[in-house]
Amino acid sequence: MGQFRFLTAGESHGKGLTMIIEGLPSGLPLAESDISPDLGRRQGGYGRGGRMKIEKDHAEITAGVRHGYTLGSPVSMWVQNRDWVNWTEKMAIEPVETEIERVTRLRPGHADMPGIVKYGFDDVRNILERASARETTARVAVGAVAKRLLAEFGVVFRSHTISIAGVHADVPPVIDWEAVEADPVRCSDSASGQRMVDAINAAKPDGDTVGGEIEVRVSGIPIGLGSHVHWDRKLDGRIAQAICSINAFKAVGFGLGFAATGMRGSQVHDVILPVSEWRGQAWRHQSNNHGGIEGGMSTGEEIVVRAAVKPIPTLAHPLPSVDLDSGEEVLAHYERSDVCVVPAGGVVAEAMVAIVLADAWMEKFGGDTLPESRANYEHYLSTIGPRARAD
Ligand code: EPS
Repeated sequence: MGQFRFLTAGESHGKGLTMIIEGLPSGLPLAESDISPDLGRRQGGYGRGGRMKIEKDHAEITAGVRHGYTLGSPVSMWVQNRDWVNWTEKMAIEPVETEIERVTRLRPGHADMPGIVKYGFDDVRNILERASARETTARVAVGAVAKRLLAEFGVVFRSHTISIAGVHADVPPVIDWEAVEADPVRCSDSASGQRMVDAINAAKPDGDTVGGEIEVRVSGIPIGLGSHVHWDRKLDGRIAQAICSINAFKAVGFGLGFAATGMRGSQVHDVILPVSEWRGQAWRHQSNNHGGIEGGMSTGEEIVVRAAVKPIPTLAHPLPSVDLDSGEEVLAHYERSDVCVVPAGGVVAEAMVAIVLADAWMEKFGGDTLPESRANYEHYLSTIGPRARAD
């Protein structure tokens, strides 16, 4: 663990976002154009507010790449906040002369209350700026780099929306991923997608917000990433932590997830197929209720992660709350926000899963150069199969 790691810095209305990634092998082709498509996907989705009309996210690579290839040194990136020009005084790095109006009306469901107590401030802006989901831009940029690494090995990442505001998709057995990307809420079934749009439209005039559920699918991960030997090496545990670290994400499931609780073991567990039915890939299962991870390790089946996104807490019609100064009841603070972030949440979740898998990948296959990682990977694949055939 910690083979592929990253840090981000940046406030929502500050100058921009900074990322540093460590743990990429040398010799990986990497360009800003590998990152742009995912940044664009994250900015989309029906239900976003005015901010996304201002931003046009672009990650500039500032170190760690030369002539198109990684050097094995840390890769750093920078995303400018176009909105910064409107906040130069309110978010100035240096002290300012003018009195800046403080935010004191705590928003239920946000980081405001615990943050302000913990960090000892009298202005909630000092908390909300960093707690803002603006930071997910940085995660998506780092995730795109993780995906670029894993793409060398044929790993493919997808995501789609399962539900918004209680409207559930009727997910087809084979998903048309191009149609998902074109759908306003990234839904695999356009009729349900339209009903999700309607639900967002219904919440907006009420000054309210809506949540939902997304699914990430990853194909091409071999058997054996992660480990059963320690709690903090288990791949599902690591993915769950990464997902729950995303703003507004509240629950995670793998494969059947919560649905397995009402079923019998014989209905849940995926039968392991004999070699005659492997269809070109070793140790296949008849089904994939487990979602590609058993015993904290990847099984070679598609990794399927579902996650729940709560309705975001900044409400145009605010809930009752308390003023930080007086302790008296007031209406919660409101500033421009989104009605629904579920479609973007799928793209962010993809990025976080990619980051965990890149870490687990480098832990298993290592290598200071991409060819070294590839040789280790190919040798490992050559060892997989029934023991009697290995000699
Ligand atoms: C956010 C509030 C909104 C969102 C923002 C997250 O920003 P603003 O207050 O500037 O309108 O648009 O999300 C992003 C900026 C983004 O890039 O996703 C919040 O309070 O968390």
